[in-house]
Amino acid sequence: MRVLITSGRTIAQGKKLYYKDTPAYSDETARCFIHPFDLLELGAEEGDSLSLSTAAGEEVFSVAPSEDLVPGTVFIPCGPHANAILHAQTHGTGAPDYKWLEGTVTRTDLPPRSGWDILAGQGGAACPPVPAPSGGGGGGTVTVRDVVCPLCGCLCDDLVVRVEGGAVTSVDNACSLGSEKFLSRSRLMHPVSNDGGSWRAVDFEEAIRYAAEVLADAERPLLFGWSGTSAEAQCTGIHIAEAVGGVIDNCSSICHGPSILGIQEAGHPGCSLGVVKNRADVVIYWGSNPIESHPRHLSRYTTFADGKYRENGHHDRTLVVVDIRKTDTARIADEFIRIKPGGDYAAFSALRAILRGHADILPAGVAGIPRERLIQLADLCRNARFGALFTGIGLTQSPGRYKNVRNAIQLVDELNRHTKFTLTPMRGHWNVNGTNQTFSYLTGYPYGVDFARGTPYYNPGETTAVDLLGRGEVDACLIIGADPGAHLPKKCNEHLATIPTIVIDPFVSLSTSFADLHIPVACVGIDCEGTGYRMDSIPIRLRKILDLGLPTDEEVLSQILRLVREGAWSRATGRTELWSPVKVGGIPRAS
Ligand SMILES: Nc1nc2c(c(=O)[nH]1)N[C@H]1C(S)=C(S)[C@@H](COP(=O)(O)OP(=O)(O)OC[C@H]3O[C@@H](n4cnc5c(=O)[nH]c(N)nc54)[C@H](O)[C@@H]3O)O[C@H]1N2
Ligand SMILES: Nc1nc2c(c(=O)[nH]1)N[C@H]1C(S)=C(S)[C@@H](COP(=O)(O)OP(=O)(O)OC[C@H]3O[C@@H](n4cnc5c(=O)[nH]c(N)nc54)[C@H](O)[C@@H]3O)O[C@H]1N2
Ligand code: SF4
Ligand SMILES: [Mo]
Repeated sequence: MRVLITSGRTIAQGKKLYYKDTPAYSDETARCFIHPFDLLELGAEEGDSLSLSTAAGEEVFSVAPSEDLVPGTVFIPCGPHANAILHAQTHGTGAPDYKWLEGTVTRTDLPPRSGWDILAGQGGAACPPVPAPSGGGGGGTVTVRDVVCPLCGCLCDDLVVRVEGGAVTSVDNACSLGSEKFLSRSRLMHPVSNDGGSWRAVDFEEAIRYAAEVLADAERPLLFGWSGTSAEAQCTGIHIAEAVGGVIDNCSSICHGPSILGIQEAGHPGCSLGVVKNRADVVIYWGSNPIESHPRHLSRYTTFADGKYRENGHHDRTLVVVDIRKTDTARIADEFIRIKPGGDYAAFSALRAILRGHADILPAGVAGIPRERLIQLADLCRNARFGALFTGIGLTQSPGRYKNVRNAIQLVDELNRHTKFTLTPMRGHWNVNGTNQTFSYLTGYPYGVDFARGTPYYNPGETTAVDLLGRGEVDACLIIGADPGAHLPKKCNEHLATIPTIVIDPFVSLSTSFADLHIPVACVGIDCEGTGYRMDSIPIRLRKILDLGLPTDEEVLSQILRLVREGAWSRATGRTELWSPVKVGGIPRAS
């Protein structure tokens, strides 16, 4: 049966993001949500396996019946299974077709594979041993208040965390995604290098030298990630990229990068979340499912929050959701509008036409939405005292990409002739907004910055991670604060497997599978401090709540920068003895 395959977030997948070494993560990313009518046609039921096949590959999933979808469309959580069947085309935007993939589905008797097995098929190694939690660390019992959550762009700053014996034992006020990050024990405590398929412990100094050497030696190194680390570390990363003449890119290229392109074309009618909380009486989530992706967004900043001029919380506000599925957010909305996949551009244009007094020229329905419904929505927005439109990656990863966002901004512009209306992209990681801040103020560009010419050059679709890896163009990669192993299309990972790859991450990730070297670090917001930018660009300082004795991202990167600069200087002056080309004790160099 032919289907449209779309992927995204679920709570269960998000809760396991920091447990990627365990089978529980793979169990969640192997689900295929599919309408019962389609199951009837396939002769399959819950617990059975389905094979999804596309031009890029074939993978087995387990059936998760769901009436939230329309028949003919399936939904899979983002992860290694979804990306095993995804091609690496970005249509010149940097962002792959995560929300729009055509394929076929058939019933199969094979069980789904684990994420690690999938990556082994792409050239990756097995998971390194994760040390058992030491448990008995010192420090007694402490309760820390006003802790900031380092998970999503909400950057909630009201957590209460209990630390006992050197480990977090409970987290109050956080949602389940945030709590699980604090409670995870899937951490490495010393660097490991992949020695012909088996893992070998390396000391930090040796590891850092190797990393510097790989980056300095490469012709076209890529430094990718940065959303999961502090603004301070990002700045040092940019200096390294400049020193080695590499490309530095962050997660926005695959995520809200198209929102930034739209903003570059049409401006950003934004505001802080505090303003939304105090004033908004109409809140719209469009292509965004915060109940599963930003679980406290509604209770802290929008629908359920009491504000200065909205004292009765949700009684004073109207919540609208526009999505292709009846999501958990849609279920609690006052208005759920189901749109056809890829229909957003047309719907925004229709709303703009209505606001300009041209409702009569519209056909009976646009993108699956009846004309009357669109007229009602336009009226609701026009009559709002203060409207807030939150846009998700349902807009940036579906056909239309940045043009969808540009059209949404132009709609908001139009509404601002009648009332006050704002637009805020629902930024994903806790510091992905920070990447755009630091990249922009140091290089002039928000992501995808290429230093090969000595000065910064930016061209999404050319200088962005999926395009560079998909074309096999880079010859070394530093991954920090992102997990391409889990989240980039198969072709990108196949290339990572063939080049020297260094991962800097507190946790075991699926990218560890492709690492020649994994350097574990302190986790920002848990065992070290750092600055993050909330989705509305408000900088917030994250706190250190315990000490595991690990170096921070900032420290590791500063040392890499120092070595790279020393090497460049000694080469320039011919004084090679300063840059002794250390061949780190037997760490294999991929060819
Ligand atoms: N649980 C969990 N939470 C997370 C993450 C995680 O991995 N797990 N990751 C974080 C990150 S990196 C990000 S960017 C955010 C993303 O947060 P969201 O933007 O909420 O992300 P998704 O769930 O991928 O996609 C949002 C919605 O787009 C809809 N959609 C698909 N195609 C279309 C379309 O053509 N039009 C419209 N209008 N909608 C469409 C999907 O049905 C989905 O409900 O979440 C962050 N939070
Ligand atoms: N099929 C499909 N694939 C997708 C998507 C989709 O919708 N569908 N969505 C895409 C999107 S929007 C995004 S943003 C990406 C997800 O983007 P990724 O960046 O791959 O997401 P995570 O797996 O959360 O990776 C964050 C990494 O940062 C690490 N980390 C956490 N704290 C720290 C720290 O303090 N220091 C350092 N150095 N590292 C830290 C974590 O351990 C983790 O390995 O996935 C993309 N892939
Ligand atoms: S909503 Fe986001 S920032 Fe707030 S507790 Fe949950 S994961 Fe953390
Ligand atoms: Mo994202």
